[in-house]
Amino acid sequence: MKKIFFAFLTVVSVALPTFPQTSRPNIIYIMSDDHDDDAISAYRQLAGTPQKDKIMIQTNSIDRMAREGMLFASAFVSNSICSPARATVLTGKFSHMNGVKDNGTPFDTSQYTFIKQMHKSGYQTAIIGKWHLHITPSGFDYFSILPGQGVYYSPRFVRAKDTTIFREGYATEEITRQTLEWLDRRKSDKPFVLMMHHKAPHRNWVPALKYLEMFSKMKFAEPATLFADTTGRGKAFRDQKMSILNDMNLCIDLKIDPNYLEDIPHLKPPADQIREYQHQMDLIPPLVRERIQEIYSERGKILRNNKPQGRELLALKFQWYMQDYMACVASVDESVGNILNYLDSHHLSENTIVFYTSDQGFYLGENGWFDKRFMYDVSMKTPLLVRWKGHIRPNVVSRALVQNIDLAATFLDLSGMPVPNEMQGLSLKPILLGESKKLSRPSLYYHYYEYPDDHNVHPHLGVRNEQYKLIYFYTINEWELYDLKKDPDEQTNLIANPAYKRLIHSLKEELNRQRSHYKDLEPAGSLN
Ligand code: SGN
Ligand code: CA
Repeated sequence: MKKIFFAFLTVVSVALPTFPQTSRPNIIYIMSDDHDDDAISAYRQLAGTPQKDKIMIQTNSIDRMAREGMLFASAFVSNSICSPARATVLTGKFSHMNGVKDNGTPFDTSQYTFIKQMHKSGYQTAIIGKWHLHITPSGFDYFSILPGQGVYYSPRFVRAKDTTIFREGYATEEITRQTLEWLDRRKSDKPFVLMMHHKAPHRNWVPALKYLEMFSKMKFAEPATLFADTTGRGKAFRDQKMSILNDMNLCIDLKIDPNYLEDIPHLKPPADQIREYQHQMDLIPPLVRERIQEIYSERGKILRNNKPQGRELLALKFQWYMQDYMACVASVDESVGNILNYLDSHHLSENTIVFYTSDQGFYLGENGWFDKRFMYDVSMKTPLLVRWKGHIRPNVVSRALVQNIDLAATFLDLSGMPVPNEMQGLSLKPILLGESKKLSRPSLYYHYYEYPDDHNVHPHLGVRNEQYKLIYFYTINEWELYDLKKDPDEQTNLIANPAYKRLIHSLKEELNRQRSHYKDLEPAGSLN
């Protein structure tokens, strides 16, 4: 399919200028940051979800995308971390091909991206929100980006001509406002592709007051593995620093005033954390800050009075984590609603394809963890929903194995452009339009690199098909195998089980095949 398109490349690019511009669909790509699918009610309620009856948050607007379009129940990333995910979306390539393997490497903007291609073919292009690629964006007519990770309150935005701090503003709302403004002022005779990238719900969580008021009263269902310990687990599992109990910071992440912790020796924060807490609080407008601190002081009182430890402390930290995280998600859901409403009321919904996704999944207490990085399903999975009224059938759940390497090819294909051979993903257009149920790809490849910061997760690679997942932590020479049907929580490593010997052999062959297909040479040689 790709080859045929490529053969027509010259013909198509010559033909493009005469193509009626407005008949090409617009694309709005909404990507939030660290939004796990368990924090979307449409996902939590899917058939086969273990805690189906225990919704964490009602996300009416994101659910509306599922009702009015397609929800991908098996969407994954190729390297579960922020900057690499963003580079993959732009290039349609794995990290080893686009150069961004970790959060610290600047993106090489001289390389091919789908956005440059669309810009060249006459699309108006814009990005608003988190960019996190450590270089000025290229291929966009307009950009307004948060520097680095950005902040929730009083966010600063960098544009081509100026840098502005929106004092008293809230990042999620500000990004939405700027997006709607751009939609209003765009040229109506040209199609557009607009990337709206939320900072939320990235750590450390600072919710909008109205949602904190609401969510701080809620109690959330604990995941089955919240209290799982590391007994019998491999080195990678034991070495991570993603534990809510031990690694999540009480005063920075959970906003407990350090004064409440002062006389509790095992919780007493060091000076740099106290400074960081103060800095975060200073960014919040005074009246809002007062109320926020009042809400958080309840947490401090519980700690001071009960001096909890171990299991009891973990249970409390989990609830506070969920309250803050879900309150940040609520603002994102509101934002999605505003965008969908705008499109509907401006008669744009039938020629605008809306994508909603995240840069990857996120641990919401499973294994007692937060953060991502691992090839385990919680973090390798990502939400993906697509609405295109009149073209994508409403209310359809796709269980095809799809991956973020596929998005760039999908955008080009949907806008009638050839997909260059160098892209490593496959177009999802046939699935979106109901022409096929699956892609011609039996398994997904994955490779994670960043170590030891931020969370001490050892580098690894692996393959995942519909039933099994094989992972290799190559710097410590440890393999893991999971049966995802029997053990969806990936608690039992089957690698040493003799009954799986043949399966392991064939999965290793598949892994080596994938590595040579995708030209991944690190670590060198065949793995077995
Ligand atoms: C920050 C967070 C980490 C997170 C990284 C990467 N720490 O450093 O928990 O893993 O960002 O996130 S924090 O104390 O600053 O919140 S990513 O989204 O950029 O990949
Ligand atoms: Ca992220």
